[in-house]
Amino acid sequence: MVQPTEPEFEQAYSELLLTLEDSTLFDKKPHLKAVLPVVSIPERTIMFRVVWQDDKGQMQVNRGYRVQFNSALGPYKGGLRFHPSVNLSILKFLGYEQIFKNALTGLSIGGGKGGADFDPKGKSDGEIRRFCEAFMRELSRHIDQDTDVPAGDIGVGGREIGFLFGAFRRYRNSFQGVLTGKGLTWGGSLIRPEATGYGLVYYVEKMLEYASLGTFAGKIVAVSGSGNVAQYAALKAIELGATVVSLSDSKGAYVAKGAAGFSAEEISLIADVKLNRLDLYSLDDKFKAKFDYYAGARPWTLIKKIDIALPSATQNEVSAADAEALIRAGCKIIAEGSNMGSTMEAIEIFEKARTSTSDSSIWYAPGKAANCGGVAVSGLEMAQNSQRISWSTQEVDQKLKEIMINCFENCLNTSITYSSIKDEKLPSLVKGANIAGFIKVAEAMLDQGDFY
Ligand code: NDP
Ligand code: 8G0
Repeated sequence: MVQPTEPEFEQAYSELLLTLEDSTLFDKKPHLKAVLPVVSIPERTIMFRVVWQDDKGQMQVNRGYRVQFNSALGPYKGGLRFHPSVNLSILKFLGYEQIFKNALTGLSIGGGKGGADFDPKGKSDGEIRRFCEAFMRELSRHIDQDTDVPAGDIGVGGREIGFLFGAFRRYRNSFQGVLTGKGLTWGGSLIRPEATGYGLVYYVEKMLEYASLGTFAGKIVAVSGSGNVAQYAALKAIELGATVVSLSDSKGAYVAKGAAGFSAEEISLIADVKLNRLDLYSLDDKFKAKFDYYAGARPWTLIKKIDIALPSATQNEVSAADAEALIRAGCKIIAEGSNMGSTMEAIEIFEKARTSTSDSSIWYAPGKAANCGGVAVSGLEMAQNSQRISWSTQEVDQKLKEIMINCFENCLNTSITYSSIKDEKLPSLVKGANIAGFIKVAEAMLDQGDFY
């Protein structure tokens, strides 16, 4: 299943396996054990050359990928990542997580992921458009609305989806809902840009309620990242009365000096800077009176008092040392906006502290549960496209809320059902998410004869 050169995929695979084995799942449903080696190999992986012209007229070449991991629940669905670190291991881990996450949304969507080792930073709009065009030249042969529906992810936002969609339409002579995250006038859904961040906050609201910790009002929230997920998670937390004391990017972190956190206006400045592919630090003139900047740092060890942590940048952005620092800072809830935001060692620390009866207890929600709002609203965008209708902001937001509540309850109840420990105060959401997602996909594969 796992190739020796795939550390990130191995991490995602081991995490799933360990939680399934450390439960009563295979005692209660022994027939599902044989599914694991099958579900862990992608149905299909497409790897291709992307040749494009830069502004100087020089030819450039990158590696493009699409991992079509599992289609037992619906068309492959998952984002495209443009980042220099992209390789098959990273896309396999993301695609693998996507299968089970998509199952947790309750919608009819399979799992996939793709991207390229292309770095959008420092590129002009023209270069990005030519890259997207060249990327879609090959990808357009392998996707359509009933087969595989990509979207954005790190480095791929609304502008890139526009270029990719236009390229698909021209190559295939077909206007269809083949990508999500589209512009509102050409098939996009309201609330899709907000969905992952908002959904994350809706999920945490349920955690707070279950743990009798009140609401977001008055809470100190540490967020990492400053892209799509981080911006909207921060905005929703602020709207609900929380103080957001940190945001960061790949170059460093801003942390509030005093009691005042980020305002919606400051987040809108950040959105402009990020749209122009600039560093957060370019705002230092405006920020330095209120925030300290820590070059090369992540927020977790820099803040003395935290109630809720929302990692929303990238994989493995919370280490064991960060996990310990969060617990020391009094953090009660950590929920991932990013995919695989925590290392295995960090998860182990959180899971141990979950059952602590002292003040140092913390409740951890993995990305595949807490950030499923993004792909869920993508699923709603697909549903609107196939009916050729558009739902209102309120309708989509309400459906998103319901999906996040159902996802939380599914994780919680599944954890209670399959845990080998009875009457836990805070049931393991990582176990619940993995088991609930796995059962749904595995049973669909068995029903459909994916085995014989
Ligand atoms: P964006 O590209 O909009 O933002 C990414 C943010 O993370 C930026 O602040 C970026 O900094 C930072 N970042 C990226 N790579 C690194 C790195 N290696 N080290 C430190 N910081 C880094 O992406 P999104 O907000 O869409 O995605 C953030 C996370 O959320 C990812 O893990 C993604 O897979 C996940 N996710 C996204 C969903 C969505 O709907 N967009 C849905 C579910 C999960 P810089 O600007 O300096 O590069
Ligand atoms: O909409 C999507 O398919 C999508 C885009 C980016 C990330 C994710 C995710 O769930 O990680 C989904």
